[in-house]
Amino acid sequence: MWDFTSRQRGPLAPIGAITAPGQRARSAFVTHYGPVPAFRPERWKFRVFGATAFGAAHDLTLEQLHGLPTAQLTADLHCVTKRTWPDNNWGGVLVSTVLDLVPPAADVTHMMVWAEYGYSANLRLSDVTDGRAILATHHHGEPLSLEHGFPLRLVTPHLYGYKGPKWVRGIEYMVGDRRGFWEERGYHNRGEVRHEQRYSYQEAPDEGPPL
Ligand SMILES: Nc1nc2c(c(=O)[nH]1)N[C@H]1C(S)=C(S)[C@@H](COP(=O)(O)O)O[C@H]1N2
Ligand SMILES: [Mo]
Repeated sequence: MWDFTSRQRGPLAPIGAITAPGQRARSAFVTHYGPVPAFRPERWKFRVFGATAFGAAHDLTLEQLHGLPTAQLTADLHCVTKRTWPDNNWGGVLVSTVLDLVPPAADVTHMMVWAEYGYSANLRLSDVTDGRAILATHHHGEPLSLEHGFPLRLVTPHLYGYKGPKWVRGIEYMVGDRRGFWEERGYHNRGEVRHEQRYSYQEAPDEGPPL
């Protein structure tokens, strides 16, 4: 499993210590823009679209998603506003599993993860492969609560929380990069925690499309 360098346990870093730069541990929090969307099972589907290898979009029902191989990932959740929610165990389906099931075209470099109400986050393909990103259905073994993203949310612990949409409804494969919701509004296009990539003014010219 990926080595989450923002989380270190050992003689010098007792359990509970937050070693991500600039972050402070807090108890569980809920934060998002806008209201919590209602879950409408009869209308819910997960769509993989954009530059797929076979040129067609692919829809999955929640049952089909639940039938995919599962994985778990334990990590801190770092909000870019400097609060950290420590030690979360997420269960669900790795993004790699979806990439295997619906392969992207050879020239795909990024994905946009889309959620209810048009919330979105753009991610490099290399930031969501090799077990670094999970489409979570469970938290500490229980189904997600509505406020934490039921029925599906993305978690990418090495990136700030805004890179992990709650209430995810689809993935768009992209040839080249485009900014998501917060990435268009002043937050860093990549958002890597250990480098404190918080704001778009910190971006190097090759780290994001022009604003
Ligand atoms: N759909 C949606 N997902 C979202 C957000 C949002 O505004 N809308 N905010 C993100 C941010 S900034 C953070 S820090 C985390 C917070 O997750 P939590 O509420 O489960 O603690 O959700 C992320 N996912
Ligand atoms: Mo956040």
